[in-house]
Amino acid sequence: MAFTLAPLPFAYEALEPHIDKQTMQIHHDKHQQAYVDNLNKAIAGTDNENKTIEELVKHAGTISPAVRNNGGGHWNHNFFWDSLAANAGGNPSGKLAEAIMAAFGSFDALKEKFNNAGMTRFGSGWAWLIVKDGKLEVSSTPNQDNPLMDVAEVKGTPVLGADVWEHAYYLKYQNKRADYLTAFWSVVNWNKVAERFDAASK
Ligand code: MN3
Repeated sequence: MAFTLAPLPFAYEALEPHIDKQTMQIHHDKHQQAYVDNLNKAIAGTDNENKTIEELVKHAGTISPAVRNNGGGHWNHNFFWDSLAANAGGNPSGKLAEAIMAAFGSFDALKEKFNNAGMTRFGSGWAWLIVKDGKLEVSSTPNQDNPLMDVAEVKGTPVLGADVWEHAYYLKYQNKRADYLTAFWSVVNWNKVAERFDAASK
């Protein structure tokens, strides 16, 4: 079964002014589409054709670089779109907020740590909030790797992720990755993050 690109879960302009319409169009329709197309080419005629995207990602260390990079790209972007929403942002609440307090001391401290993970990721990659051994942690990965991968330096279950590839922000923010990461918090879908946190904490 070939993988397919699902539509964005919101309109291209839904995240304005924080993330602009053109960036979203190119990011979803061109970049993620290319990951899907190249993933399908890389698995065609192999045993990997019958695997789910999660199965491929978890065994990143034993699949080809093309499947790892494009499979990771496909999974990461699906996760990213679901992490975002219009009229979102604000503060997390409930059990998730309590876990953030327990792990980082404050929501601001989490943001600082997460943004620092994104800022210090040289070149292209991702910043993550993960559940590891029942606790929240911040990590980052290079390229299209993610914390589910067997090759990840810090493994865990992602509950939030930020794409820090230049293609995620360059049209609006140019070289100012820090400004993009500040804006990112205004579009975080905390309902989705809380749902993932609950599932990962069981
Ligand atoms: Mn991207």
